[in-house]
Amino acid sequence: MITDRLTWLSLAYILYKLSLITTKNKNKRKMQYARDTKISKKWLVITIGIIGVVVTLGVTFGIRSLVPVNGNSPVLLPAENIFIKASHSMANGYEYLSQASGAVKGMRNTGGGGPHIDPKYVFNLGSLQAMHVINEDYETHSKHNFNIDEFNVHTRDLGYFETQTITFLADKNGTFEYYCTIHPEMKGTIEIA
Ligand SMILES: [Cu+2]
Repeated sequence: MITDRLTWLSLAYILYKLSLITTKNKNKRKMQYARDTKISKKWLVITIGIIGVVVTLGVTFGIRSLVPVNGNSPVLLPAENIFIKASHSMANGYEYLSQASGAVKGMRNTGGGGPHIDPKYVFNLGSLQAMHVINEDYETHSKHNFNIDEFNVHTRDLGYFETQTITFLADKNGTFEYYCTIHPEMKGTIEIA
């Protein structure tokens, strides 16, 4: 009788213990699930964050590159590309040169030939101009810059073979001077009509 009772008791005890273990496991599983969901939510938030940052950067820089230096809002016009070199020759001293080959964009009556010294440019009113300035002064390796005050065009001082592009909107009629602050003899005109 006593052994019977003991057997029952121990069986009950074992069952009780087992039930405890199962509950624990269930709770553990629940917690694990909660943790998993938390982790995947965290990754979702991080992923969305990264996408947001990338999109914002793209929009900011993409649009900013269309904003001319003399304006605040993007201009949805294709820019005309003008290449101008800063150079030096024994005959002329410091000079700007237009691109060498073919007809030169932004210049009238060019029709090919060699590069023009301190070229005169003629732009259409309301056009967007991307000035690509390059220092090709292999004779003196001096620094050069390029400026048009009326259109807020100012490059930094470019060392030998450095280049900078400045985009401005030709939104004023008239004749304006471009120049290099380091070499006053380097200057030319742009006409906007
Ligand atoms: Cu110069």
